[in-house]
Amino acid sequence: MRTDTAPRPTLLSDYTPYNFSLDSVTLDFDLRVEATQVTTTLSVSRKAGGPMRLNGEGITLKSVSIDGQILARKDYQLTQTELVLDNVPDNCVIEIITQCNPSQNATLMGLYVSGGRFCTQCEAEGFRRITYYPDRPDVLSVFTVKITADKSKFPYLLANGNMTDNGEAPGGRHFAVWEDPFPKPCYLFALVAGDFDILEDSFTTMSGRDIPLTIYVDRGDAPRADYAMDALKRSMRWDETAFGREYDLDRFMIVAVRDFNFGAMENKGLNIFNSSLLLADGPSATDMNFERIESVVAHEYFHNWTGNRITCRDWFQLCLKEGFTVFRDQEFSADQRGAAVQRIKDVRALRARQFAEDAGPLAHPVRPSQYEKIDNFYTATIYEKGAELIRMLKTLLGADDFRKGCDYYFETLDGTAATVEQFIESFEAATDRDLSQFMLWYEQAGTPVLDVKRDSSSVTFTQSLRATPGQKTKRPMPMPIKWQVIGKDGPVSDPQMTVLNGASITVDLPNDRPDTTLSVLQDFSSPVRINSRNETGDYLRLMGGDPNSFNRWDAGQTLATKLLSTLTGAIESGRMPRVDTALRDYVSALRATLLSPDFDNNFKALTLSSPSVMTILQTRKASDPTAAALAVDWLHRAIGDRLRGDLLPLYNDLQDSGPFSPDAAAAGRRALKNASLALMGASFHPQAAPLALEQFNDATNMTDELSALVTLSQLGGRRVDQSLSRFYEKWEHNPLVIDKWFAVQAMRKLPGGIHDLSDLTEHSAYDRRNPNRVRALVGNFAMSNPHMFHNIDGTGYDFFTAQILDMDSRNPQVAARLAGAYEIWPKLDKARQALIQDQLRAIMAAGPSQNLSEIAGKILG
Ligand code: 0A1
Ligand code: ZN
Repeated sequence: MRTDTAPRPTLLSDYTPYNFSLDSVTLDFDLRVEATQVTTTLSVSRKAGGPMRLNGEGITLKSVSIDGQILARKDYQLTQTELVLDNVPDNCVIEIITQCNPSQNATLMGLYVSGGRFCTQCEAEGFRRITYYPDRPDVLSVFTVKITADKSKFPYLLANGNMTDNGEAPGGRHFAVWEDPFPKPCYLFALVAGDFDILEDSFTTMSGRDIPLTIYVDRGDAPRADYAMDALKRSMRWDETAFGREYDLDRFMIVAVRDFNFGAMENKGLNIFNSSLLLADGPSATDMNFERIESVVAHEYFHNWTGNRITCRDWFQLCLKEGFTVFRDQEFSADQRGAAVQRIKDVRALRARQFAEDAGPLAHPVRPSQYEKIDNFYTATIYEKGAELIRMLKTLLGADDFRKGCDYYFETLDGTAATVEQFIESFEAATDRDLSQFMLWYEQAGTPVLDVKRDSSSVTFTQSLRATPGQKTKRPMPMPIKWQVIGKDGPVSDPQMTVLNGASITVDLPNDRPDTTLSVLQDFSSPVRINSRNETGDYLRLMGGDPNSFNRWDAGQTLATKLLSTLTGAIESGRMPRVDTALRDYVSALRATLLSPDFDNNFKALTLSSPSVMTILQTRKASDPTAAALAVDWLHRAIGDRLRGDLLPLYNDLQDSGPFSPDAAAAGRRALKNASLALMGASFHPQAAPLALEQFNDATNMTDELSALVTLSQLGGRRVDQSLSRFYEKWEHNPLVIDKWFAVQAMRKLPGGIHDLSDLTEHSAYDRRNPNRVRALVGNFAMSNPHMFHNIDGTGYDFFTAQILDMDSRNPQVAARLAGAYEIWPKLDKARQALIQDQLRAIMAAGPSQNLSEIAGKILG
């Protein structure tokens, strides 16, 4: 049982500026694996009265001095989390010496050792594990960093900014000095020391400056960083053309590490990446990996302006940097890979993760007003819904005014720690509009429902928003609605834009023709759920003839969701599913899409992919999740049966013999080919097993190899074990592929049930300390194996809880994130609700970390 007391929540309304400014900061690291000494020198000047409070956690204070005078113990207060200095002169130099043990730091926050190298992670509150410091984003300073370490073990010594000095030190050691001229908060500090392979390139900025670019990876991995380097250069150019933003330092570096709590981190000039989001080549990475790498490299790079040059006043403003930066990376990906397909993928992810969050016990506004542990707030709401708000702003203002507002924001707030209000005010000032009502989108949690009701000559849009935890009443928010009238031969009006500001609005239809269908919320113009009175025939019409690709895809998803909901209900009550006509019509529309020369392969593959179990559960009350999973299996089988004559020719047509390319066209071909194979597998097509086996054996790229393995694993039988063993032997030395090996097994119905899963945690390649590996096995099990996770005997939940608690003893952040999988419980049937509530109570009784306690406690309610 832990002894730390429950933290008092931090409140937005309690914000007060820091009472000192830090004119400069010098950090001197004497790096040693078990006892690193950090000497911190702060030049400070007082801005307001009171003591100087410095945060610190898990470090040992060696000494504090002010203007060269060592303080006696009575001159300061020291607690588990703070160093408080009472009599600090108005202008002085404070020197603090601390010690930490990076080799024992399993939290992966602060300074830790990964793969024999030193690295840091400071966002959000990791810097306090390195030294005593005002660890808050609104305290900006210029940093000079000296690193000294053993020369043979740690040949590269890196920190933010530009290297200004280096040389030999006694005892086989060496040193480097780095200066970052841009004032920054400490969460953007980074240090890396170790031995690496490097990939070098350069970029000429729009003003003609040559910037050396370096990516640091494990020995032998440099060729696998080629794609990330290419993505980096494209991102740098894109930010210049799309937002007028130029890179500022003299060099840019990226480092790959294998032990990392999240995806990647935008430290100034020295981004640190989870190696899974940096390393890729055709044989070992899937198209999805390439796509993610491109978008995360862009995301971290774009933070240089949206996050670093303009940072956040406090952590409540997290969406200011994250929502904006996600929006920017989505726009970049849309330009690189096609806007329609990108929009579909982004909305699909938003609905799966963020809508679920907004509908459950963890619902919170894009800008929350309180938190216990800020690490728990790196959520889909802050990132993905935050991006949707920026997109709406652009829709409301138009592209030109949106750009004016962005320029104004960058010009007026550069070098500051800003708020969401200041961001919105920039658009008001630049475009002379009143956007005060728009702030409600930041303040109100929950997904609004947009009700659409039409008669022959008009349409009425009405918005509503249900209460969420802590927010009983809600007010209408400005909602851009893009819509169009579609007749049986195609559109009969241009796209229209209606902005719904109040609760309801009625608009005349441009043509009051009888047999027409409304295509509403084209491009998903607001992040809402639609309650429409459209019928199956309307959706079939939209699937066939909506000129808006997003809505054409969405019509298919709506039909599939309705089918799946009916099927789930039937399976729950032991009835025979009766969906013959609807299924027939839906599959005919799918076939028309598949055979049409007008759509690209990526779009076709997305149209073939049916909604997830999570989506079905969202649309129903108190459902049996295994019934929903069976419904998905049933539908796949039915689609495969009905498309039997089409799938094999499609599969054969899409074979590709040329050299591997990760570009969108080649990836689309593979996506559609493998979707065909999966449907053949789901419907036990006689060719499915031999084709999958052949593809698995002959594959020259990971997308094909893994897709074949997944299809084989679903088909079952002896060949699965053989293929899994072969895969393991082939890739034993590539940890990123072995993560996939664990993931495939975590997501399959294992023949030995939960025992097989427990055995996997005892496998020699399983590493409980490595978040990637734990997420591969335990995370995928909870999120993507509904049959086993939700087994009514409760063994799936028992296993999961044990893994969460085990992780919590080392790494509370990752444990708390895993526990988020239990947020679905209110949507489940009574028996599962009770089982999960018991699990949550058991977690709370086990003396969890503050991170885990906040999440488990909130989910329990
Ligand atoms: N700012 C990063 C996300 C991030 C947050 C916390 C971390 O600590 C464990 C790591 C990364 C981003 O948005 O990419
Ligand atoms: Zn980010």
